[in-house]
Amino acid sequence: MIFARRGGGPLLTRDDVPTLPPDIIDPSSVFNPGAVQHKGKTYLLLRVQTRGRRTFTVPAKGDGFKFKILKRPVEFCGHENLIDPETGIAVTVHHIYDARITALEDRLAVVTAVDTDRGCRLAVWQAAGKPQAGFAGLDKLELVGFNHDRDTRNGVLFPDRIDGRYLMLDRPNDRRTGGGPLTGRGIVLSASNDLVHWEDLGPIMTGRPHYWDELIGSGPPPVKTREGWLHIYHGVATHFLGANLYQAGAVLLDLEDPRRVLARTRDNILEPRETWEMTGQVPNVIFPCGMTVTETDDEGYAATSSELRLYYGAADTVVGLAVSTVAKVLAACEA
Ligand code: BMA
Repeated sequence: MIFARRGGGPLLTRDDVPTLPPDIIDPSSVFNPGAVQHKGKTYLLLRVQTRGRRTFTVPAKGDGFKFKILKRPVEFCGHENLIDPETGIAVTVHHIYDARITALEDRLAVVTAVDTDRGCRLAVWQAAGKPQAGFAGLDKLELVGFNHDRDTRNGVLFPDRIDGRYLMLDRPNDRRTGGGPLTGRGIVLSASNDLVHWEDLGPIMTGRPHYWDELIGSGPPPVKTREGWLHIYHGVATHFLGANLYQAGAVLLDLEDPRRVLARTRDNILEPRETWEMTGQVPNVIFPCGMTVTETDDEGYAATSSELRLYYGAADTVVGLAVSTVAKVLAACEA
């Protein structure tokens, strides 16, 4: 077993979400958490959905295994007056969701998907709350950049600059399966000097038709190891149409040129098996958005002996936690 579930059930369920009137009262679900380790604590950004299918992002703080959820959803700011550059028309934002958190130099940066009347877009935010509030400033997220350019999802920032530039992976939405939402089967890399303007550097990897990862999308931010960037992604087996199966796998990217795939897991490394992963709002979904590393060396590389804690949404309903080590996941990657 490469990833082992922690605890006898989900890490967090809707019962753990405090009542936050007027918006969050007896919510339907909590899932797809971003995660980051910062000053000895683990922070999550939880996606909480109400019975009205409204989406909120709620921060949580803990030791990696037990979490305290903040009694206030994240305050997003700076996206109120977005104008589509092509048409000059105001963009209506419906949902902000699936936060991926990256510790970037001296700040915490977050990438979210944003459902708008123009389609799905990506936004880069920075933690702007007061750190003394105890949630590392993640209780307030200020817009840094918004890509009007393409319909895309699953955006994630690298924790380091390469050749002075920030790097981001995302997964353009270019197809629809079984009448579902727009999705895609290719992860691409972009570079930026300012997190606002991005240059496309081209495709990284694509889905493998007929196998577990026909459609793919990035999971948590890549982890720097001596072997390469270790990146967890989700793969979707689509041959069951209405019963798509979401699983997790790993890929190893070259440290200097992350466009180069060095190795990839042939099989999935975590798949829906527990009842709470197989049943819920969307059945059979493992959707990782956050991962923390317990040991890094002085140069910021994850030790091979380090534990990896993977935080994932299960069945779009609850949050799961599974652990592994860098060595185990590297060993599962095949050239
Ligand atoms: C993906 C995203 C995720 C969701 C998953 C499973 O396309 O929309 O937010 O968890 O589908 O429904």
